[in-house]
Amino acid sequence: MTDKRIVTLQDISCFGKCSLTVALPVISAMGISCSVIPTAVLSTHTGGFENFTFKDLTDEIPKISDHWHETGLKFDGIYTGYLGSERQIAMVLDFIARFGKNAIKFVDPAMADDGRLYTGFDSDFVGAMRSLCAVADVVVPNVTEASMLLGVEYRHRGEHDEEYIKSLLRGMCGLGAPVAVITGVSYDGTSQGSVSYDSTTGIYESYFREQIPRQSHGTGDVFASSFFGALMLGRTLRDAMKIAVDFTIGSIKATEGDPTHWFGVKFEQCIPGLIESIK
Ligand code: PXL
Repeated sequence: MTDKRIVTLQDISCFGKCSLTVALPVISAMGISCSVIPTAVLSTHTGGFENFTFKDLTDEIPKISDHWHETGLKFDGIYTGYLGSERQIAMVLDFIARFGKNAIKFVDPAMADDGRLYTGFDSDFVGAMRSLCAVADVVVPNVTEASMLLGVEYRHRGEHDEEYIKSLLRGMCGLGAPVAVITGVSYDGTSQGSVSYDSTTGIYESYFREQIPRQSHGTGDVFASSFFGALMLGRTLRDAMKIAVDFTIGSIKATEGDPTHWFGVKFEQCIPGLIESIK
């Protein structure tokens, strides 16, 4: 058992299975205490729904931070996910400056997939996200996010090669984080997985499973939460990737036969397996 306590800062999409409605149950199930700072409340996520509501909570961040500072709270880890604006990223940077000294700082630059930015983001936002990646200990972009953060060519799944992925990883570490992991890597179109680089040792590692054709919302958050949880439990990068990739693939498979469930994956069905995998 562990006594680790982390805080995650990301939106709560009330329906849709991503961000906080994934991170909180997954990290808690792994036995880690998970505090939250909801950065916005949306009626649904932005991927495929129309007319969703969006209540920005940026102004709450410094207030919560001040209260926690006065209360003397401390965290072993800080995990940032989807963030809504450049101004919000600036507040998150202030929060990290205050609470990040002895915490593992984990940044998922959740802003794009399949070669495209999510609804509502532009190149200024990408620049702000780059400055957040610079203060992280571990960054976990997908291939689209890494190529945008680095301003290099984007290559589709199945068209990646080892040198391309390694150059993305070195580039991400060049922004400031000692460790980078790229998700959604596929060299041949038949397998998919993630590749890590630890710039302090120069070691690359990877973990691959079979490719599933279905594209699913929220899988980045399923991967990031379980991967960060495993790192907080002291697992190696390679073990944490295995735990997180297996959990993510299992969640996609649990959803595969159900076309009505296009908005996210049924990760809940795989939580017992996740708990088993960390025993
Ligand atoms: O899964 C990333 C994510 C988080 N939060 C919101 C989103 C998305 C992806 O589309 O729209 C609001």
